[in-house]
Amino acid sequence: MIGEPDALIAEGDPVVTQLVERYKGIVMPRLGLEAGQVEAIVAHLRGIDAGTVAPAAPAVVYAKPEMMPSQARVWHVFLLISAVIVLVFAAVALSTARPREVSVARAYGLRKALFLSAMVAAIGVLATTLPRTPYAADASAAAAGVDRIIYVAGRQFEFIWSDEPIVSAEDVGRVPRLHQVELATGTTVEFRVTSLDVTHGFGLYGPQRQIVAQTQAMPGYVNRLRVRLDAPGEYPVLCLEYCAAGHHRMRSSLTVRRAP
Ligand SMILES: [Cu+2]
Repeated sequence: MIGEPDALIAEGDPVVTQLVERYKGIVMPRLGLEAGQVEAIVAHLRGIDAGTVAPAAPAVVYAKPEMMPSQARVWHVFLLISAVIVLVFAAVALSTARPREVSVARAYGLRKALFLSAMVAAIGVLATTLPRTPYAADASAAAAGVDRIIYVAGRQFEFIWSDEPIVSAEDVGRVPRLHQVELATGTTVEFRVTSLDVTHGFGLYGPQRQIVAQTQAMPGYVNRLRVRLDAPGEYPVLCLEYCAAGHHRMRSSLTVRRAP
């Protein structure tokens, strides 16, 4: 059950079948453990039963991290805009307390003017920003204007890193995997993120554990995420999309070292 739960379920083992029914079809995922690891777990469980091994220590509880200055700024702007909207609604609601004459023609005229100016603003914003969308046909780092490109593929339940594109499950065995990602401070890196099965989330956290950047890892798409990493330290990477029973195991990290 620890090593190959799917095989045991497929066999129709009576105890496992009962468990699957009891937990409404939520099954234990195959964790990809090797024989030695399975034996170590069994030995550990036997040790707990025999009282020779202490049960696992309780999970580490972290203090709530401080908001980053940029996150705090966004939060304050959001609060300010919300307050303005509430004030406008309150003013409009209070203005209806006393009945008064409304010129329908003038109201429609104002609506038309507002609609046209919104259209002009939207077209202007699109025309100035769309040509700058950073999707160069040339896939190199130089063409993308970044120092490094790292390909990331999510799958149940791991992140696979490589310097070469990973598009399909076959690529996983073919391309050299990066088992440790180390970058120098000040590096601008472009993560090209995809998924080999279901949708996952690529969430990059800073050394103080605030979220730094995130994008979805979607099957059939490559999402580009550009980040400049200035602070040295360990950057945890967690899956930000509940992707099945082993979701909590789906974590990785990269290290940023001070540039010499
Ligand atoms: Cu997940």
